[in-house]
Amino acid sequence: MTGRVRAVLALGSNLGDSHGTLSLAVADLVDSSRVRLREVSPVVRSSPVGGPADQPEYLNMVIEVETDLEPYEFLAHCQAVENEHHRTRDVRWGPRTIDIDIITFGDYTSDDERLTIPHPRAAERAFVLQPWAWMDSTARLDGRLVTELVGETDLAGIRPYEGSYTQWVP
Ligand code: PH2
Ligand code: MG
Ligand code: MG
Repeated sequence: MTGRVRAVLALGSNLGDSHGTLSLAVADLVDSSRVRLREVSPVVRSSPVGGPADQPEYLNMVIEVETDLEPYEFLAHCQAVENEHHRTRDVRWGPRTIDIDIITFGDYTSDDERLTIPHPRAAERAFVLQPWAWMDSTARLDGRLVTELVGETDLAGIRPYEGSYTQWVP
């Protein structure tokens, strides 16, 4: 694969074996000749933002991949991995085994309801910005440094997770 685009993905899980599911989802996302893993963030525990009040805490992480898939092919690829891990879509912002959101896709932008890029809520979400800033201190979102954006968000709901993916990054 001669990768064309670097894409940043945010992953979250708050049902079942969340850590195991995140690990398998990352492995599945890059188990393709068209997608290559570039960077993996630490995992964070995070308080639920929105959705039902009584849902469990999340594990969240961010990865960067390189791909030569087109944006909607890449979306379908991410959704296929969600489906493999029994993702259901019952309640908006409700508990889920896995959520894979495309945050950025090179310089591509889109306002489509199925695929809005950059992700419309990423700039406010500490559970996306903090792991992303740790992964890549030079990353930018809408022209702003992610390390600066993270300083403007409420980090109270973010806690360290005592496992780390960095051990198995190739
Ligand atoms: N995802 C949501 C809604 N709320 N809260 C946390 N902490 N982590 C998430 O991944 C998350 C959320 C919708 O996708
Ligand atoms: Mg989401
Ligand atoms: Mg999603």
